[in-house]
Amino acid sequence: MLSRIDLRGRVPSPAELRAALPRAETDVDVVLDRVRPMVEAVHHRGVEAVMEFTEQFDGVRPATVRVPAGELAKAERELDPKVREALQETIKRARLVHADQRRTDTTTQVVPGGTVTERWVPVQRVGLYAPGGLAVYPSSVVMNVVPAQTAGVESLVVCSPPQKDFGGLPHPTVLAACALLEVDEVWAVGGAQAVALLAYGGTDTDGAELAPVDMVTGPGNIYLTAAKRLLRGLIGIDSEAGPTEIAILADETADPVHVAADLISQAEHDTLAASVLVTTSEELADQVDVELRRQVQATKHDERVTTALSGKQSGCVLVSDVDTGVKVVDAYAAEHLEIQTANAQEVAARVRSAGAIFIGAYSPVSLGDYCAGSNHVLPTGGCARHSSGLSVQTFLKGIHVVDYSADALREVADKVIALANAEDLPAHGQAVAVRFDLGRFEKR
Ligand code: HSO
Ligand code: ZN
Repeated sequence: MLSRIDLRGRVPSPAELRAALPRAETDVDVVLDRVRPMVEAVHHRGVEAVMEFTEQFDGVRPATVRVPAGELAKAERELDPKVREALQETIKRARLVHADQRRTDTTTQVVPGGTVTERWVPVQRVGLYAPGGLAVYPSSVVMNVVPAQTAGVESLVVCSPPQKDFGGLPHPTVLAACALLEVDEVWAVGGAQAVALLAYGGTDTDGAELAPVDMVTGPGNIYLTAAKRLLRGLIGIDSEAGPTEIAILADETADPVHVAADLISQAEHDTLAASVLVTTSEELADQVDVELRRQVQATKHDERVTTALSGKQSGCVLVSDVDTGVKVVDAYAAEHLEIQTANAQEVAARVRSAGAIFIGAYSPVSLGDYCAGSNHVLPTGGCARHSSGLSVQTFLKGIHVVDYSADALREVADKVIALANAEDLPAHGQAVAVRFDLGRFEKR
């Protein structure tokens, strides 16, 4: 079922590995030309343009972009009690973990009378996106909102695409999740037009102001990602999200039933989702294939899963030993990495690149998707080599606050002047000299 890449007996370089490993090709560049005029239309014509795109792409025209408060309360009232309880547990666990991520300001005394403080300040207003598409994502509302709230973001708006079947409102479970999190500003808008409206703001159909945000986070389709790329700078963004990925590093101790179930779980998201098994055991690889066939035919979204598993972004990599396996998963830098080997904790500690790591037989990715307490908005497409998932840190800015006394500045004045002159920026030096009468404003 999974195509095989046999690396046994070889230890390819990271560059060779990157080229050899399966990966989805989602080329955001290709849609940039289509998205650019959309972004411009929203910039110039605001909500009028948003409504046109919404009608075109979502097949529905909401009365207002902003979801009326009554609809949030109603969705919460009508929420299935079991789902309410589960969402509350998710929120509780996520809050527990994210509360521990809060940064404290640090002040360093560089010299007597000279300090630098790093002050952590939350982004003022953020837009958080919960996608629609093939599934419904109230859990993503939690994963965006909890770190933002924990960071102390003052003003936040959740966007989610309007649904034809729900009278142009976002999905009721998404609205209920917002209500449970005490988010009172929700906009019914999706895709590229959502990012553009968040970035530029606008006036709603009823005359109410939709205030622009400073930052947009959350996963979405390729059009939304393209809009994020185009608007980055005007707004801050989290890392660009591509199709979801799971890599499993397993040896002969892994249970093929678990491994297959976990590979299928993420393949369920999207036909472009990537499920990659890296194993030292050919026998396990064979057993996983058998299990995949058995479990796929019993799963609800079997067609989507089959397409994802047989796509060129998925596969099974055979390696000679766990050490090489670690090199392979590091080069792949998966969004989600499961370690199902002997001494899994010790192996996991050696991994340098992954969005999130799941250790052992009882920490499947779907636990992390919902109820581990960890965040599920994670870097994809190899971005875990340089980026992290959403956290409290995402929503904080570190401001360096410099506070030097006259004596402390005087003590280092000649060094500042020397460096300024070395860079041929003498006015920099003068700005110090003038305070101590160390030189005059004269052309040299
Ligand atoms: N696995 C997805 C998150 C998700 N799964 C939401 C289920 N719902 C990307 O990390
Ligand atoms: Zn998932």
